[in-house]
Amino acid sequence: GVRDFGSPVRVNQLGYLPSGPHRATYVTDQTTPLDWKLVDAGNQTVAVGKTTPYGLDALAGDSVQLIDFGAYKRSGTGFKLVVGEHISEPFDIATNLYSKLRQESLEYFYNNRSGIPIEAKYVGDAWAREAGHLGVAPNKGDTSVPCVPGSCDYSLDVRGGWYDAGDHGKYVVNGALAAWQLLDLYEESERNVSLKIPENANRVPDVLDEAKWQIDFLLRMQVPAGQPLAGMVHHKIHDVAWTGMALAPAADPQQRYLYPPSTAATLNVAAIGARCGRVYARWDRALATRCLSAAQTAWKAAELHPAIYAPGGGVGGGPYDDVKVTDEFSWAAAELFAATGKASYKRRITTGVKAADGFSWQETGGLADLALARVPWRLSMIERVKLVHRISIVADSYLADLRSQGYANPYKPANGQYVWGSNSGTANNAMILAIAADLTGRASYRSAALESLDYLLGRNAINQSYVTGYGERDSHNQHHRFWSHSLNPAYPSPYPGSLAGGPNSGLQDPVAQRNLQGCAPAKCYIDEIGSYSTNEVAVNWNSALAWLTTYADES
Ligand code: 9MR
Repeated sequence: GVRDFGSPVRVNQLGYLPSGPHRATYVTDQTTPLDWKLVDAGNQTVAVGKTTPYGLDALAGDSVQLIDFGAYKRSGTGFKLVVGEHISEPFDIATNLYSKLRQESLEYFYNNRSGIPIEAKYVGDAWAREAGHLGVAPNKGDTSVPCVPGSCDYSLDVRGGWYDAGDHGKYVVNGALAAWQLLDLYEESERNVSLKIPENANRVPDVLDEAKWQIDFLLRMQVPAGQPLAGMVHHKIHDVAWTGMALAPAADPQQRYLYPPSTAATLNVAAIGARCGRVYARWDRALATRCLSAAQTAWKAAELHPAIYAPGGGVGGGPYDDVKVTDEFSWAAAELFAATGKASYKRRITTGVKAADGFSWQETGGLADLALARVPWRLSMIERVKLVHRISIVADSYLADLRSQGYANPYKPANGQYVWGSNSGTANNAMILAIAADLTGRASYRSAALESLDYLLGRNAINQSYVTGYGERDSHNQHHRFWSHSLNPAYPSPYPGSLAGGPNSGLQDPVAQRNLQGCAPAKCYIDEIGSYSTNEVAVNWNSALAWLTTYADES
């Protein structure tokens, strides 16, 4: 049947900052300007204007017009935009609009920690659970995990870290990217936010405490000295078969294995280790030293074994396969150069940020420039100018992409197909826009970075807020073993601030295939727990949301 997306007036359902941008989209076949009005919670009209005809948003398959209520700058709650008889979802206008989301998007990580109980005093009764994977029956991991039979003859203690996503696996490549994004948001931010986590009372900023939980795990994945492939890093650890749904981590009875090392995982540890060495230097000397040393060991090992690729396919866990690691070499080199200033690393930086690539767990070339952007003092004047130029070119391209879509979005795949995790494409491209705004002071980049949040929070083709607990029509059935309330009422829904992967043209799961045939790319999404290819959560997606909402909260 025809899917019902509710009101054709599409807004950021959380709201807008008083300073703007204040934009919305109206779905209509009419092509002449129409009257809109902004009403407050008491239904009083506080602003009026005319829509701007736009035309077809091709990736959404909708004819739309645009609304800009930027002239209205007062704060308040319960506003609605009205066009004719159509009324938007309600929203706020507030300076502290993103404070809570910033915090909760970071608390996602504590909720997904492995190897520690998730305590009610931090998360509340609904989300509390026992520690998973400490070798306590029925668990068989992660304190002594053997390699896949035949691939090595040792076991490693790889406890801790964060579960990857809805499953119980822990994967190095995207796991390192997520930790990296938290360290980068720490460097971006001017104000630390307090999180409800066990380390809350220590002197270290909470976001660094949270990232350390993951970094400790990542370092444990390194092959010990004296073993074949010493210094390389195991690609992943997960169950021998996918665990069933509605299963708390502590109840997972399956055998878990370490999967063979890969060059990509090794270079990810080199990159995050180097960033950790630099960032924690003033907070936790011991960790910083351990990180930098692991990073340098990893780099040397990757040089010795530059082409060990993770195999595709497999069962029980995601492949995170990648057969091009020149970009991982370049990113690791940039982070090692940023940490040490050594010319030998600098010479190995071979990539810069590119609009077509953006960045992701698989494509890390652009991260080299984002690493350099944090250490301008290591660059000559001319190198700095060139760096800002490269980032600006990409930002210009994302700005054009955003402006050329009726539902403003800096993600606009050239082949017209939305990928698995498309919402992280939106958030990561917005992060590049925000960094470009920092470097150039250009207001249009800042505005575009913020407008990207409008897309994620409801101003889109399906009137969907992709963030649990934020917006009238929010995603709350994401694919997750423990946050599986829709399958078992004893289990909770996702913790607030959890970002769904988002529309995926590939329809790569049975629920998507049953429900979304023929969907326009931006509509290939369903808030059902079984749709893992459109509606899963993942650490490297929530890290992108946390970065962007931190930026917005300080804007
Ligand atoms: O984010 C990953 C995406 O880029 C891939 O296309 C997809 C299929 O390989 O896998 C995604 O990662 C999933 C991983 O394989 C297993 N855990 C859940 C991850 C998020 O859906």
